[in-house]
Amino acid sequence: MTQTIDFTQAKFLLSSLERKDWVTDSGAEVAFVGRSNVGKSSAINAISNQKALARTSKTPGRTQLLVFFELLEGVRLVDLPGYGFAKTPIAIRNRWQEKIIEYLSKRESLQGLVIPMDIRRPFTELDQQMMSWTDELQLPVHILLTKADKLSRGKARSVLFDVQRNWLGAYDASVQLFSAPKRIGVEEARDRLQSWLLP
Ligand SMILES: Nc1nc2c(ncn2[C@@H]2O[C@H](COP(=O)(O)OP(=O)(O)O)[C@@H](O)[C@H]2O)c(=O)[nH]1
Ligand SMILES: [Mg+2]
Repeated sequence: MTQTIDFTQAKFLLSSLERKDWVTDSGAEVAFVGRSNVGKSSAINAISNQKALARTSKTPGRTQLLVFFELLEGVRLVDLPGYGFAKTPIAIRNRWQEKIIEYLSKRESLQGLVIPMDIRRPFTELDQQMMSWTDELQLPVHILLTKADKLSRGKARSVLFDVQRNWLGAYDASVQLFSAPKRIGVEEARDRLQSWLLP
């Protein structure tokens, strides 16, 4: 029988930009990647039910490292550097991009990607770019429409349906509503992670 993951047991392992420092590439891993400030770290904290596991910030563009968290031995979540923060110097931005691509294309334990998008502005150009990379790399994607608490329930559902109908196309992707402070969609996100990490 498959073990049920207790996400509240998530522990920080290490953070680094350089591949030589990354956690040994065995077992199973799911990475979170998205535009800066969309609520990626807040989502990891809500899913793990820990206030400050992944640091959150009101200042966008702060997380510049890959951060590895362990759920069980050999089962991990990874917080990737955020993309698309306009004030980041180009040289640094290119370096992040290089590392993200290196990670996505070479990481054998990677089972799928969670892409949080602000529900008020989903599928920015960079999100679309990320979606097309994941398609090339044949990585399944789960989209969290974050900050769902900022819209009425009706409006949030209509964005959800719009994304399902008009944006997923031929991608191997699923989508859900999410709110860290209201804890909307936490169980749904855990179920998706469980199905990828310990099917
Ligand atoms: N209202 C609301 N604010 C959120 C939510 N998720 C994150 N935030 C806020 O958005 C800002 C950026 O969040 P953070 O998790 O650091 O984003 P990251 O850069 O994608 O990791 C912070 O001020 C958070 O408190 C959410 O679901 N609802
Ligand atoms: Mg963050």
